[in-house]
Amino acid sequence: MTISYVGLGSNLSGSMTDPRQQLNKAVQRLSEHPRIHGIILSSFYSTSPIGPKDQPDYINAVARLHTELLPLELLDYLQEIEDEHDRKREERWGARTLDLDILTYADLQIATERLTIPHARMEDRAFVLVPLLELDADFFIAHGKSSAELLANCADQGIVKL
Ligand code: A4P
Ligand code: MG
Repeated sequence: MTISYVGLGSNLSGSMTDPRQQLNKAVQRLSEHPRIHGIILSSFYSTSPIGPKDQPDYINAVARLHTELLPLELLDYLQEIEDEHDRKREERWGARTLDLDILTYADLQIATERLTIPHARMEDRAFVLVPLLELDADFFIAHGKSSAELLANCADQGIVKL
């Protein structure tokens, strides 16, 4: 059984739900999978958009879970959930109804066409770091990094705990 951290984000309403409900629904769908267990969810955060600024603020959170799924199987399931939320893949870093990213998968490091783990930009983003450190304040110690330093580097990114 592997521990994986998954980043959740939304800044558009879907056909029936607002961003907050979309994250809740996504967590419910994660918990329904027979090979995903013990999900712990961070608080929700309101965050200013990184990338194009002409889009609404995001709701972001991070989930910690145990899984027997292989990384690509987990990605397939995350993308299946995104598709259920009318996710359109248009502009890079553009507005979206639901974004589910694998942040880490045990200590695995991979860089393939479909999947890069750890997530390539996770350490530069307050919307990942803050909820992740809420779940595990010691997360970066094993990686020889200072969470205070990482947070200081993205201190200009707007983030408010809801
Ligand atoms: N992919 C590669 N590695 C991974 C991984 N670890 N987890 C591939 C998930 N997917 C991974 O993703 C494009 C492709 O990345 C996938 O098909 C998968 O094979 P996507 O979700 O379709 O596109 P994207 O999310 O626009 O691209 P990207 O580069 O993942 O964007 P980011 O870095 O996730 O940024 N601002 C705020 N405040 N909050 C946000 O949540 N999110 C983004 C998206 C931009 N600005 C934001 C937020
Ligand atoms: Mg993504």
